[in-house]
Amino acid sequence: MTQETAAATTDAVLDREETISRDELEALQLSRLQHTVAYAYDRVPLYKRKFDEAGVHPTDLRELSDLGKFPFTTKEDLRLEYPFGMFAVPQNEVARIHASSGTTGRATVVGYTKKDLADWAKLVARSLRASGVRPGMKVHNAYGYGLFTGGMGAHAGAEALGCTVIPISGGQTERQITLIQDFKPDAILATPTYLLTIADAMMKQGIDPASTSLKYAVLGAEPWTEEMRHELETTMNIKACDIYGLSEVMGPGVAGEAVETQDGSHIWEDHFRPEIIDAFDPTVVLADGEPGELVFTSLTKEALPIIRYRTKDLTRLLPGTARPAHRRMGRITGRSDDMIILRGVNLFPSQIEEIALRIPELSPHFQLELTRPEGQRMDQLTVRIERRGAVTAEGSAAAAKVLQQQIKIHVGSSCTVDVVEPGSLERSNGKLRRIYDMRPKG
Ligand code: DLL
Repeated sequence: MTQETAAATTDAVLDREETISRDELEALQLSRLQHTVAYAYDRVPLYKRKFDEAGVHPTDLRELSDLGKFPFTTKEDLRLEYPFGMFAVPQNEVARIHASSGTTGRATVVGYTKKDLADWAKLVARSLRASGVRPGMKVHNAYGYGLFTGGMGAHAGAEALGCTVIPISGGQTERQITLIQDFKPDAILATPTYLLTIADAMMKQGIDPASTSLKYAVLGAEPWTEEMRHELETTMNIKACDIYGLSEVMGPGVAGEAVETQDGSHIWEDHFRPEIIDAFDPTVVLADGEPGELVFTSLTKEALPIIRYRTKDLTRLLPGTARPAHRRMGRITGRSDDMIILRGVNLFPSQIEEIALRIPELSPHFQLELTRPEGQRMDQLTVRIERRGAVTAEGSAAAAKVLQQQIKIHVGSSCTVDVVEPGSLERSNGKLRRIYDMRPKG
C-alpha cells in the first residue's frame, strides 16, 4: 500500500445522506416517494392502469406506510411491456439501456437518463468506499461488461470515486491473473464464485493467492455465505465485502457493506425504499427483522421509476450500524424461484455452501443435481462436491458421510453426496449455476 492509499483508508469523506438522522431520511423518503408515485402514474400507462384497478391514487400516499396500498410490480410486467413500455421519458432522454439475459422468456429491459447514470455511479462509489476502496486505488473490475449491469455499473462507480479502473470484464482467467500480477490492483470487483475461480487458477499456476497486491474485494450478483467470505479472505489475504443490486431497480449499488463492521449491506435508503413481504401472502408487510421477500420502490429514478418491485430475494431488514440511518439487509438466503422443494423440505444452495465449507476436507466447488429415478415418485438430490487437494480417498468418503449427516440435521433432507476430484466441476465465469434440474418436465 502506498502512503497515500494508507492515509486515505482512515479518512473517507461520506455523502451527506450517509450521515443524516433516520427522521431526516424518512422525511426525504416521503417527499421523494410522493413525487415518484405521481410521476409513474402520469407517465407510465401500466402504472396508471394498475393504480386505477387497485383503486389507489398518488394523492393517497400521505405517509410512508401508505405505500402498502399500492400494487406490486413484477418481472412479468417488464416482460409484457417489452422493450420500452415502462420507460417514463422519451427515447431521446434515455442515455443507456441494459437488459437481463432472459434465460426464461423475454429479456427485461431497463433504461437510464443521464441523471440516473450519475446517481447510479454515486451509489456504487458510495458502496465501494464503504467496503474499503479509496480514491487513487487501482480497481480490477471482473464483472461482465455488456448488457449485464455489473461491469459498466461497477466501472462508472469506481471512476466516480476517483479510482484507476482496469475494465477486464469476466472470463479469460489466465489473463486476469497476469494483469493482477503486472498491474498490482488494490481492489477486485467480481462475483464471489468468479473470485474463487481466479484464486483456484492461481494455485494451479503455483502462485500463492495470498501474495498478490489485492487488499479488498467487493463481491455480489449472487448469493454467498459467511463461510465463503472466510474462505476467500483467508486464501487471498483480503477483506471481502458484499454489494447488492438488481437491474430492475438500478444495478449494483442498491446496497453496500461497510468494511469496518462486515455485517450486511446497507440499503441506500435515500434512493430506495425497501419493504419485506410474506412471499406466500404478499398482502402482509412484515416488520423489520422478520424474514421474507424484499420489495423496492425507487425514489429518484427518471427513466424507469419502479413501484414496489418484487425481487424474489429472501432476506430481512436489520437496523443500520456503520451508516445508522440506512437499514441493512441480512444475507440473501436465496431467491424464492431458486428454492428446491425436496419431499416437502425447502432447501437453498447457500445452505449447502454453509455446511460444506465447515468440513475441512471439502472445497467450495459443488453442484446440486435433482433427479427423479424412473418409476419413482420421489425426487432425489445429489450433492457433487470436490475434495480439497491433499485429501485421500478415505478422507473423502468420511467427509461425504459427514456432509450427508449435517444436511439431514440442519436442512432435514436426505441426499446422496458424491465427492469428486479437484478441478472436475465447471468453474464460474460470473454468476455460477449451482442447480442442475434433471427431473422430467411436466
Ligand atoms: O446482479 C447486479 C449486480 C452486479 C449486483 C454486480 C452486485 C454486483 P441482476 O443480473 O439483475 O443484477 O441480478 C439481480 O442477483 O435479485 C439477487 O438474486 C442476485 N444478487 C445480486 N447481488 C447479490 C448479493 C445484478 N450481494 C439478482 N447477494 C438479485 C446475493 C445477489 N444475491
